Amino acid sequence: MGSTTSSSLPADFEWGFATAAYQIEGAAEVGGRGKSIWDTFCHLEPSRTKGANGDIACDHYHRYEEDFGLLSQYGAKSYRFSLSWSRIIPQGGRNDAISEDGISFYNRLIDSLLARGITPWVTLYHWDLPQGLHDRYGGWLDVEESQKDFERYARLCFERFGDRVKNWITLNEPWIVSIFGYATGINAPGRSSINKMSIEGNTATEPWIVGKSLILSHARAVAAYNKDFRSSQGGKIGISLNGDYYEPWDSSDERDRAAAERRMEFHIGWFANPIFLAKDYPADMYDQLGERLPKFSESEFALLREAEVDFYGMNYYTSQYARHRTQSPSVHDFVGNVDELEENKEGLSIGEESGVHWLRSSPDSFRKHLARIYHRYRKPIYITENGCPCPGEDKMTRDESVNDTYRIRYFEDHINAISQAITQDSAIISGYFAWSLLDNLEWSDGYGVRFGVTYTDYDTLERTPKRSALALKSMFEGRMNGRM
Ligand code: PNW
Repeated sequence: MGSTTSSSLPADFEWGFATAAYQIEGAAEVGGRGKSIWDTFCHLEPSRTKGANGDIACDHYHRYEEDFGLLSQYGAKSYRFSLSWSRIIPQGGRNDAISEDGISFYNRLIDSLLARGITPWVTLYHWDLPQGLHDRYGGWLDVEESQKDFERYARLCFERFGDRVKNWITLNEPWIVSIFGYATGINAPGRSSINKMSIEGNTATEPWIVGKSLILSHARAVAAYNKDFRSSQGGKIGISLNGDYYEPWDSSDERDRAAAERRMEFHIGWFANPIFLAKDYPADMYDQLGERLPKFSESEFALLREAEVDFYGMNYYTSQYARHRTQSPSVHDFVGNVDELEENKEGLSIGEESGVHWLRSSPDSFRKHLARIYHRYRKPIYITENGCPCPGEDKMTRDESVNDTYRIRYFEDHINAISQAITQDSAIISGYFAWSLLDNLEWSDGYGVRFGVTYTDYDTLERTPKRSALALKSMFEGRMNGRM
């Protein structure tokens, strides 16, 4: 990768850093904030998050000015963050009270960013469902109730913040919400019938119901924006989907090529077909899941058609190889009956190992992924997350961690892949957010796995920029220098 002639980016390319509320804010009980399912999950005994919780996290709630000072220092044009639903509506529901304290906290964040010339990108939902809704009707397990409550929450955010916020992301990674929350149970609310730590759940059915709730909740929020806010506020709205790229384990075997495609349909097509194409779930999913996949009614398809988005938010970290299986899938399978491997038939690794077991650096596959997604779903792509922990970073001292050459190379290689997808594959890619502005609560991995471009000392909460923070600025400025 990396020939200089092909590494330019459009002059108006947006770039910056991303975070999520529960991972950084802390101040869990300040201003009447209600609990979310992550507050509950992080306080279960025995711990399912390596003893970690977000009670304090990075204490961003009290230190946001300092953190935005870092954004300014790093040269960021944009910043992606999420709103804590239960800080704004503590019990979460459409007839529940609004917290003006919560609203004014986010007003302060938005105003501070704008005063610094940084464009806010706001995610409405990054996994922290109000516990009140989970208790009231099972949260995302209730398709009818959850979409009505999400629409009301979204409308409130458009009303209160939409005069200044022009870039909205409805949901972050509905695949992770459904599968990690309701199939494997490793994320909140931790439901599963295959995880020994879970006391409730049904892996065979619940993730598919939750997926439908998320799709329709997203659609209701977008339809509301299109109908009642777009013309007066003039913003953009989309969703952030995760999903790895899959290469066939044996590229000469037609069944492995089909397995790789099928795996991506289970990861991305599940959400992208209804959301970007107003189409039914992929046929591969119906073939395997049958009646367990909850259908869309005619009126739901009509809603999907009204919910046209402006962009595809892509969270991309890694790629894998897919190998077909010859036995039939169990009812607990959610990957499309494939083996997922880090090496292909020839023993070639998909990429260099990072500091977390599930992530290897695969920029060439990223380029294929960008081209595939753009040409299938036909919306401008914003990379809403991309990043990594360096090998061994969980055990490093601060002085070792800030010298993050692996991360710099990872960013460089992935940004080159973006410019190649633009210049050589005709993909429209309009922005990039590095994950993450600072080391933070890495969900069930706790505080050990560090994705930040800023080192967080969790004893003192002191922040120290890593070398990658400033390296990104020169990567973007060099590439946007009118060379395209
Ligand atoms: C994303 N995987 O989650 C989330 O949006 C972030 O909040 C998170 O901190 C970041 O990626 C880094 O993990 C993912 O196992 C978690 O493939 C796990 C996976 C993918 C994305």
